Amino acid sequence: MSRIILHVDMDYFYAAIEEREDLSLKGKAVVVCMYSNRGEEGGAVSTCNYTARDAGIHSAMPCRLAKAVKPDAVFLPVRKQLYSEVSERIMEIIRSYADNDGELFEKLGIDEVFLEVTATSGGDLDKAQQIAQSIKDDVKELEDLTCSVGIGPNKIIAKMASSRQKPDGITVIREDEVDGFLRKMPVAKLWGIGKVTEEKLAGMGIDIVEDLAGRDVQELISVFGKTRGTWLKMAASGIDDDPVKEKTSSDQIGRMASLTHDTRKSDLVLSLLDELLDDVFSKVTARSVSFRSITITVIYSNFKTVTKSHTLNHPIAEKAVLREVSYKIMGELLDSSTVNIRRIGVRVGNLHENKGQKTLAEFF
Ligand code: TTP
Ligand code: CA
Repeated sequence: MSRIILHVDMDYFYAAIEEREDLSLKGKAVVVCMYSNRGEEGGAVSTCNYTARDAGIHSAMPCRLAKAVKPDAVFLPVRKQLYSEVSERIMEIIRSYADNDGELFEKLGIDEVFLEVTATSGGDLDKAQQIAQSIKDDVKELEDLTCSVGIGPNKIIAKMASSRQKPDGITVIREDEVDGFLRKMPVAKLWGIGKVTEEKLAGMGIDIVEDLAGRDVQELISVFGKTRGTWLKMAASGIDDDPVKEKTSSDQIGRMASLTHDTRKSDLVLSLLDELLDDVFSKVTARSVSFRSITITVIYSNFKTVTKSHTLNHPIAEKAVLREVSYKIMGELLDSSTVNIRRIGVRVGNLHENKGQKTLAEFF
């Protein structure tokens, strides 16, 4: 069965958060600026809403110029901390839809992510589209923000599909549509091709994707080397086997699972938590690492997602500590809501390799 990959990209992310935080901004052009040490005159546009884009403002434009283009726009300084917090919550919402208990999930930036839904959708694109709609509904309901989703048989196609209908769209590219989707596209639009490659390709008379796909792989290898040359040929042909894999997974070990039915009975929740702790701890032991942070995620039956972390003052690899902290956090989460729980997760992070010293666990 071919894979089904979703790419979710938030719409005008920083500016959308600012709009949501201050309702008086509705209907106005909103520009978020990264001011330099030369003050308000020296900064560049980080992003702006679509009203400002219609006036010709775009990312990386000098703020001074943006002001000249649209003097009545509202200019705001970036609030990175706020955007990061919103991003973390959104990522947890989206992760809950990824296959393998949230493992087939790959954050690509502060506002975009890949997830695989081949198993959850049973390989059915209509179901995948419903999953995309549920993600959009959850993000809208819980964070009052919109996003656009691309659905395709691999990461490259999903990534390029998400920008097809922006803002607030869903674009599905079926396997038999990949060729038509790519064929007439300028090579620079192929995700992974930058300015340098674009210019080299232009020098070879290659301007659109079908030109690239039609070239002999040996010719591409002779110019770009084996890895890159092969990649160019494959990508232009719509082939991409790159797995959806969390880049930070080497610094985190986690598991998520659904309860057999939605509940807030602590014995049922804690018994599932015990299973997850066993699994996470066996991976910790197998990798011979210690951890400093412990994070519990709870997804309620209304899809609201809460994560709570605890950071230890030094790395440790003891199951008793992991269990005690996890139980404490889970107890607090159970006490703080009356809503039933659908899924839970536990994750340890900030990993350190156990060099030489034995962990307590190895003595038992
Ligand atoms: P993007 O996803 O590129 O842009 P966006 O979310 O603002 O708009 P779109 O609807 O087209 O997706 O970038 C995500 C965030 O990253 C953006 O909100 C602000 C930040 N950013 C910068 O700070 N500088 C930049 O040059 C770009 C492109 C983005
Ligand atoms: Ca975006």
